[in-house]
Amino acid sequence: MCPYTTGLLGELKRLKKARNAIILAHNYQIAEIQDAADFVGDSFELSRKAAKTDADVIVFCGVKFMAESAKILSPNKTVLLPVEDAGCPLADTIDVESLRKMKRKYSKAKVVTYVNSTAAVKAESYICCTSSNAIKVVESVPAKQIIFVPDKNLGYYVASHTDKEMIVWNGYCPTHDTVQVEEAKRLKRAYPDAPIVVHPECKPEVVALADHVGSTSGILRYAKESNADTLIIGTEEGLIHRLQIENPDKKFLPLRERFICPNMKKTTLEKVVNSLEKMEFEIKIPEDIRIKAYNALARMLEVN
Ligand code: CIZ
Repeated sequence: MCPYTTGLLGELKRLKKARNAIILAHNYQIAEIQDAADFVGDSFELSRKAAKTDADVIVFCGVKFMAESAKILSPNKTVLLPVEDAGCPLADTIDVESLRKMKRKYSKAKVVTYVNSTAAVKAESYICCTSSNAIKVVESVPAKQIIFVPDKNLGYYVASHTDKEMIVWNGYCPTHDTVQVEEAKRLKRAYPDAPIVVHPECKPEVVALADHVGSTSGILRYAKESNADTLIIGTEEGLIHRLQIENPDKKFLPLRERFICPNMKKTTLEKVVNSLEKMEFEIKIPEDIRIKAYNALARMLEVN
């Protein structure tokens, strides 16, 4: 490790203690951040873990909607996002007004919102879901018609596993949606014994070729239990760092070259230190919105 990184890690340790802070790193963060974090995981799992700690400050190394989820579950803690413009193009595909318009149009439908969404959109929803529990959540909803936002690929995936009438918002993750079916077929030909494991934010044609479909936590579980020595990973390549740590004898190949979310890669060790030093950028959610968003998340937990 270079002396500069060692210095930053020392500074981070000092500030964490001084502020009684914890560092959360999403599975898509760069290796250096994952290694420095107290917890690494998916966004909702991290937010739940942080809520159970007695930390006063949560530094969420991820994108904005994730830090918002942490704030929704921990209203009395200070939640910091180290990079102010670490956003999520998928979450930004829908705003409150567009969702209200849909609710007016399909007045009998109930809204199921993927956690990959802003707090304000969650607050307009009947229930939230993650990519691992989306089918179960949709099935649990007491309505025949479901408005599903914001990810169309996850929506189509759920639609293929339920009899509910799904009205799917046209949002998508530019990082996952770009994977082409030809890339998956080429890798399958090159590594016929390697299971293809994909995130449901990939296109339906890619999902159809997969041996397993799951969230980042689901992919981690599958990889651990699999007997295969090589696996093809269809999600942001930050996850491969953790897969490799947990499975040192297995080989992981990204489903496409440069499988990268640019927003996830904005966070650096310098920015995390700076964030704790200056106590920025603080996540604030109006209390009425936070409570409504919390209720939609709590309903999901009841289903789980
Ligand atoms: O919410 C998350 O953590 C996301 C975006 C993906 C996942 O599957 O973990």
